[in-house]
Amino acid sequence: MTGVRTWAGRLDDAATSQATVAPLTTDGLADLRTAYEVQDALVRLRLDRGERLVGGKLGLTSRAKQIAMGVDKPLYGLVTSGMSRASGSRLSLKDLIQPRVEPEIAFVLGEPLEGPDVTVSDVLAATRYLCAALDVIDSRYEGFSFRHLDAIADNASSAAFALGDDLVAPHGDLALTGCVLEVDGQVVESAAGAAVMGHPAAAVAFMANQLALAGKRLEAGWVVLSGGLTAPVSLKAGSTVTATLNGLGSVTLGAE
Ligand code: OOG
Repeated sequence: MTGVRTWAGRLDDAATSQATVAPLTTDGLADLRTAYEVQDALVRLRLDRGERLVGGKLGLTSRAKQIAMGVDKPLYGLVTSGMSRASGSRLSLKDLIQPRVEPEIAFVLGEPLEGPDVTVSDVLAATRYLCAALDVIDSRYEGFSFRHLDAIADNASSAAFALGDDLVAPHGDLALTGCVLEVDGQVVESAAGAAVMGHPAAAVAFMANQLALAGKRLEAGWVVLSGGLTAPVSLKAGSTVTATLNGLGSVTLGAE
């Protein structure tokens, strides 16, 4: 059977050479634990190249995302320093395969969160700031066609992310936070915070509780992207994407 390191190397090569690979579930990947081991090995390759672990991200946490991808279970991934972009910057599409972008609510933690019994109120109490985020995903599988385990191994399709410039202490009911996604000034998607697991902090709690199964936790200072609120939109050369979240400000990325 193909090993964890081989699979991680294959996904890393796919990302660096912008060439897709066959889903690992067609090559024997069959269980959750191994899928997260592949993800860890894949992230380790980035850390070995000098990147830092800066946080986590959730995937497939909204019905809109689950329907768009044909996968009905959430997952988590890890985000590294090399994925971070300033709001207002332009991404070069030549470094990416088939990028899509989605609006999210990001949590910046002031305290660690350790499962297994983390709740929404624990997450809010540990959160220093919230901000608007754009998550750029770029599956290493042809046409974003994958199963749950494949997407876990591929680190939740992570490619890049940008946080808005406004850092806001938790306030009000995040489930009711409105979100508007615009491409070149046209509204293309909209949602409320409740789209993500009823409350975006529930997604952060889910990640903390899943990490506990592997003896890990969310660390103070980490940013956690709580998952796409809407269906993703393709990132096209020359376009500018802006997410605006009620009370959290906005975040913009361009593509060239
Ligand atoms: C995997 C998960 C991406 C999200 O918020 O759903 C993600 C995918 O859809 O490619 O970060």
